[in-house]
Amino acid sequence: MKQNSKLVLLLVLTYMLTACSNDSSPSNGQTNGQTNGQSISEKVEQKSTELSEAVTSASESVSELAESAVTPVIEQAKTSVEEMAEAATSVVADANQEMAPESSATVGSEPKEHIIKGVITQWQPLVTFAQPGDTIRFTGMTGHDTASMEGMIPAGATAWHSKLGQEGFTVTVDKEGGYVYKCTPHITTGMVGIIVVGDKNPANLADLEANAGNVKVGGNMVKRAIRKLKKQLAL
Ligand SMILES: [Cu+2]
Repeated sequence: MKQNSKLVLLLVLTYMLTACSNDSSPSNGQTNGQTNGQSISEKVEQKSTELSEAVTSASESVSELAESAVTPVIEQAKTSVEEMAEAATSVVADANQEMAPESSATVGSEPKEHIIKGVITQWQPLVTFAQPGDTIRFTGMTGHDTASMEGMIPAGATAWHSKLGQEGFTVTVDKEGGYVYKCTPHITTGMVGIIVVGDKNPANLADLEANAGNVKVGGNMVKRAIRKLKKQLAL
């Protein structure tokens, strides 16, 4: 834009200089004062008219240039603002969709049921996150039992021990904190799981780690489960 107006100004100046030099050469050569005076004033008038015309057309082309330079920029800005608004709307819509079920789970008092499945000699999932009042239902129990481990549930929580192969055995978790449980026949092959109730960082995590050292059979598998929990919590 600035360069364009400079160019136009230069053109105007060049035009003016050319006009002046054309003007002076014939007047110097003339000797008749009257005719010379008349013709000079006529020429001056003519040149000034031409100059003002040139200035007018120059200013017109400056505004045309300005318009042509600015219009696409404005158009582009308009388009990107529209695109941004659209993108923002979809982000808000996504956020609403994502938040809706979670907020109802956290705020709403409806207890949820969580399924933990015995798969070969593992619990799936290895870590379950629940809220106080939720129920835990064990399925795929053929050849397995489920038992909370001594000293590895929150203080005041009720211990459990199902029968072997008790399909659909259900536990209601009321106390917040981490619960470590096992399958008695398969603890040594890693059939240990953890349920975290309430806050995702269980308050009794240090107790769980300390008591894992006292587990005689399958202690390494209990420590492994705690390591996996910590990994999920990015601790
Ligand atoms: Cu088992």
